[in-house]
Amino acid sequence: MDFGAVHAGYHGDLTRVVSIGPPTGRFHEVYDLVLQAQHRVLENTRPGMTGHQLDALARDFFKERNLGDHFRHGTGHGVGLAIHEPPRLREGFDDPIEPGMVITIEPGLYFDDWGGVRIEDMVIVTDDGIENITPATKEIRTINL
Ligand SMILES: [Mn+2]
Repeated sequence: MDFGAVHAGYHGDLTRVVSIGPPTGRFHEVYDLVLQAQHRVLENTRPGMTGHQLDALARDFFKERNLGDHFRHGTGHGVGLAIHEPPRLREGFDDPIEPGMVITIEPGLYFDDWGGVRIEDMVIVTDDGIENITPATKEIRTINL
């Protein structure tokens, strides 16, 4: 579920995943991989890195596990007066991130015959890393219909 909000002209962006019914083994497996990829980006983001480099933190993680074809979008984007702003965290984008920028970090995996998982946080770039401003839990929630 991908949520948004606008306050005083500034946007918010948040994605969490729920399981309809009890989560299967495959659900746990895919969810844990996406969560690991997101942690890899969250822990290694530093000012001065380019959108391409940040994207590679997640993309290489999936490629190393032969899942590169299932990561079909960018790793994140700037957020502000528009919901999607530069810098883009995508292959080929060489703009560096700077302290004070607000960006999303949102790796995901999608399978045609199954579904997908994406986990998205908004973070502020700081002098030595990031401050995560998304307090929503990442525990798997279940909806029973
Ligand atoms: Mn987003």
